[in-house]
Amino acid sequence: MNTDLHITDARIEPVAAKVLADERLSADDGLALYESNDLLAIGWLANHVREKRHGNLCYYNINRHINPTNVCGAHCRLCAFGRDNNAAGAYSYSLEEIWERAGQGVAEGATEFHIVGGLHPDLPFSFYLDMIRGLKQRFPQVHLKAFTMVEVGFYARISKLSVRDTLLAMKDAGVDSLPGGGAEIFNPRVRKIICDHKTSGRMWLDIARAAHEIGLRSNATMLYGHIETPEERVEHLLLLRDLQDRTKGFQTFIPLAFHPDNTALAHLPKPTGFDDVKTIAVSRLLLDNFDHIKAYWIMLTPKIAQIALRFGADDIDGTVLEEKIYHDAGATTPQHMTRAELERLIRAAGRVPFERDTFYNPVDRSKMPPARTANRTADFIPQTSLSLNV
Ligand code: V47
Repeated sequence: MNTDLHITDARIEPVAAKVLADERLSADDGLALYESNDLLAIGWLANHVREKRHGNLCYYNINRHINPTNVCGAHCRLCAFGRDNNAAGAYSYSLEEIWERAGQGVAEGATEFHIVGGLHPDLPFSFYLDMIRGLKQRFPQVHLKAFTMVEVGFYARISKLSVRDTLLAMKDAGVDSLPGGGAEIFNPRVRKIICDHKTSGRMWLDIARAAHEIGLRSNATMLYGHIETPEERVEHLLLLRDLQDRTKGFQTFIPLAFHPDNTALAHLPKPTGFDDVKTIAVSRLLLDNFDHIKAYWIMLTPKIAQIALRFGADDIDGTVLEEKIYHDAGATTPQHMTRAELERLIRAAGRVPFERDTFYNPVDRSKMPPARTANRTADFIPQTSLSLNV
């Protein structure tokens, strides 16, 4: 056993042996990790895997969130963002307003728009395609990471297209990849309570597979810290790992800490910092076929996200600009961070900031022409060519 590693929980010993031998962990191993309080040993192991893959680098990007509408018919108990049409606080931006917001992001140097919104009962699929076409036409250099699997399933339903044809129409309009939201916890017991009317877990996975099959990469998330059991977390992670074995289409995994304020689950306590950090580490250890684990500072807080960079995370998301979903649910973090602030956090954790585009290519601003051609890949490019010796 490595002498730097001190294990105080005997259940972690066999798991550690597997990690150090590069062996795949089982569901029981995942459970042992979740049920252990030996956070330093678990973190050491996750950091070991993280440094083997990415050295000292910490990835971030300059991105702009755009939430076209908060009107949503799903009424998920976990959510504080969705509103009924005409309810107080409900909004739907016009296409011009969306393009104007996007323009603000470009002025800030955004290389990515992260676009997700409510399941609006009246807006047609063509609205979203027009939005994407308009964005691509105006800002061809910006990557469009748009629409969760849940939105794709909804658009397929309202447009009476198959999921595959819906995805093909999105891709044709200019969508470059998909964000990872809406996965929550795949288990039907949990979904029935926290997001009853949403796309099922099975459907979420099927839509992700269909996206990957037509060359659209995506991220994946897990919403934790509400009513789920450790077994249900492990099941969720292993379902993602199975799909990734088949498609290799997931880029990044993002554990999302539940924020209960202003939701129908407001009586639940928030996840603790211990759970946040452990969840990052366990994700890194179980998801051996995911390149990246993201510590999303907006929901973890910048302080916990920074610590997560030593517990398995290699990515801290981006500058974000105008986050709404967590802030409606009581997040007290800022809605935006400057590049300088992000880089300071990363450096203070002893990591080397690496500005990336959505596909984890380096962004070289000194060489970047004012309007780059869009980076649209149909095939997945292995992300292993970066120099890790920093
Ligand atoms: O889909 C909703 C979750 C997601 C709450 O792909 C909540 O790079 C906590 O998916 N408390 C949206 N979570 C955010 C998301 C995301 C974030 C950053 C990066 C990426 C990426 C994706 O937030 C939703 C849902 O799973 N969510 N309400 C809440 N009250």
